[in-house]
Amino acid sequence: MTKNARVAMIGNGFMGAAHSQGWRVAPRFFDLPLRPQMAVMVGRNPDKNAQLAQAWGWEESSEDFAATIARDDIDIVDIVTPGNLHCDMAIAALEAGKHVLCEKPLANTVDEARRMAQAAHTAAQNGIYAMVGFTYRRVPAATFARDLVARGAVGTVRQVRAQYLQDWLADPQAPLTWRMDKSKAGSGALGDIGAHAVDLAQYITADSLATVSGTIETFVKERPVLGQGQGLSGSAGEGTGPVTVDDFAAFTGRFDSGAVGVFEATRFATGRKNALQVEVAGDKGSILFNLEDMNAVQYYDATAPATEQGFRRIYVTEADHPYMAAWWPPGHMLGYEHGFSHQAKDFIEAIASGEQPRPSFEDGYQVQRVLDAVERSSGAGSAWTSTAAA
Ligand code: SOE
Repeated sequence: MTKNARVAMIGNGFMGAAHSQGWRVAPRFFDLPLRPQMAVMVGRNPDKNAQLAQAWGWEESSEDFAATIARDDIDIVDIVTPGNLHCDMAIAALEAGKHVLCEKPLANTVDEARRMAQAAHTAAQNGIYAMVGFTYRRVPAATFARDLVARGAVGTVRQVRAQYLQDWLADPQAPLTWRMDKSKAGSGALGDIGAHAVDLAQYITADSLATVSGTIETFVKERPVLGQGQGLSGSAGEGTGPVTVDDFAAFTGRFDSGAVGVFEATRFATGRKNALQVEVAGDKGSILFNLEDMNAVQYYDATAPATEQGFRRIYVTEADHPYMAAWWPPGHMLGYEHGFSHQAKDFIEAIASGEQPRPSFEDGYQVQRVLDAVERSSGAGSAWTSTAAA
């Protein structure tokens, strides 16, 4: 009989809904070596918690993180809280012998990420694993883009263009939330969505950013404060409060291989709702992953006869494409939420086989160093700044 892997999820915002969906659906479509069970959802507000736990299919809810991770019947702790809680919670859960899935960005500072990577390294010696939730790696077309690059379809990579564009803060009257509070979110567009662009570009190219030259900007420095419980905790619900993170970040980067990359992350790209793109150009071709067309990759083969060259749109819905055998017949599309099922599947399989899942906390720590280097570079007049560990 398949053994169970009982999950406790900490947090119940937008990501809590997405992860709940992932845990619920994964064992129904994938034949998993361990069956995830949605045991406990932990949150601060008992009423909201109980109501959401029931709606999303968790057996019970709790307000007590420490008591939850002390339970013998919990195997996996899934952290979907704001970034300021990641470090302490992840380390405590690992030390309690629980496998940990932690949302991105891994932490709010390089030092926290380093300590988390260290704790994960220690836990892995005992077969306890940690993974970061860079879920876009698990969109089949993004995974397939990585496969194509790995098998030489674009040749030697020279250039990477990566953008993550949103516009939900373009309106200066959009209210202050924890995402605009440095003490909770760590950074703004840079960490929230730039982190995805960095991880995905590094994943697709199997390369790492070594140095960066960046600029960050906060366009709207004060925003309306909502009532308690809606905006920043403890806010009076009147007047305005300061935005303490970036709205926009852009940087040029050099990879270990010598390739160069141009990156942009913004919440002010009016008209762009959730536009993540990574394009990789090599000496034999180019490949484009575009989240707004997430069931396809665009591929240009520069070795084809000149008369036949041009970008081809490859629909990534065949059973032989990554993850697709579990889903629908060819041509039947997947959406945003499927990445979370693939994340649950991959994590469960790694735990069962005793292999370090990726992206590991070490990978998350490396992304954190890139983000930190961009901020430091911006503060130093865009000076080229190393991403190496201090
Ligand atoms: C921010 O708006 C956000 O929700 C990110 O936090 C998620 O990681 C991304 O998937 C969508 O946008």
